[in-house]
Amino acid sequence: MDSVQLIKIKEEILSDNTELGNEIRGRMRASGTFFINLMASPGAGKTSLLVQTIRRMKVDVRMGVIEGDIESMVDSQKIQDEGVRAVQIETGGACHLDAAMVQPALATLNLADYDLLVVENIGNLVCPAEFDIGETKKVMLLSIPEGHDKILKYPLMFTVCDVLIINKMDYLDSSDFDLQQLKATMAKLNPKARIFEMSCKTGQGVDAWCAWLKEEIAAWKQQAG
Ligand SMILES: Nc1nc2c(ncn2[C@@H]2O[C@H](COP(=O)(O)OP(=O)(O)OP(=O)(O)O)[C@@H](O)[C@H]2O)c(=O)[nH]1
Ligand SMILES: [Mg+2]
Repeated sequence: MDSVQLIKIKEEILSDNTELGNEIRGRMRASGTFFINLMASPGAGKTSLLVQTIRRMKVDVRMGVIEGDIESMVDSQKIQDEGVRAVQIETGGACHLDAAMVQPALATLNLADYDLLVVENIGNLVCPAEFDIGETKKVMLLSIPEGHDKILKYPLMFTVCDVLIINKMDYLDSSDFDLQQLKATMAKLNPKARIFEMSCKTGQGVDAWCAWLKEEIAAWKQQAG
């Protein structure tokens, strides 16, 4: 009995969340703001990717960041140090962000002032994949030290993402990470996902990612009219 009730509650939460997510997506479309949900394990390089992206794009693109963490302002401080507005969400324990948590952070921003807003989700390869926050694109990072088998163990994140960034490529030669195997599994699981090989340390792949992102933002704005 109990477990049946639990599943029902979860379904209701997810459907409420999807409704709110759609509302947020509508607001982003109206303001022409490209909205990214950035997800990965703890330490995979989400903040490093943001810093590299900001350094290359902030002259041309009006950017803002919403940082999700269980605790601390560490990452939002790093973003502010790059001269970009950051809003911190502290979940106090929750291991993912949902649309209701993102909404108050959005309320502190005038969306029309931003071409690109990125939510750095809580470091977690599982729960964030389940929640629509109204994003235009879901971007996930997998870093080389985590291993190529993560796609087999946590398939949902790899299935729902629009972009897979393989980060810390500078570790590839000294690891047993099988890049071809990961790509072959990805081709079966989610063939439409765009894949970037990257190192936020050496800069490999960052320009290609920024070029793609700029094109996507321009297309989104055109669609928004
Ligand atoms: N060698 C190497 N180190 C990297 C790379 N990208 C990030 N790092 C390092 O990995 C560590 C974690 O990076 P962060 O960007 O803080 O990772 P994160 O995903 O934001 O972590 P949380 O917010 O704690 O979940 C830092 O010491 C970074 O300098 C990379 O491409 N290569
Ligand atoms: Mg971070």
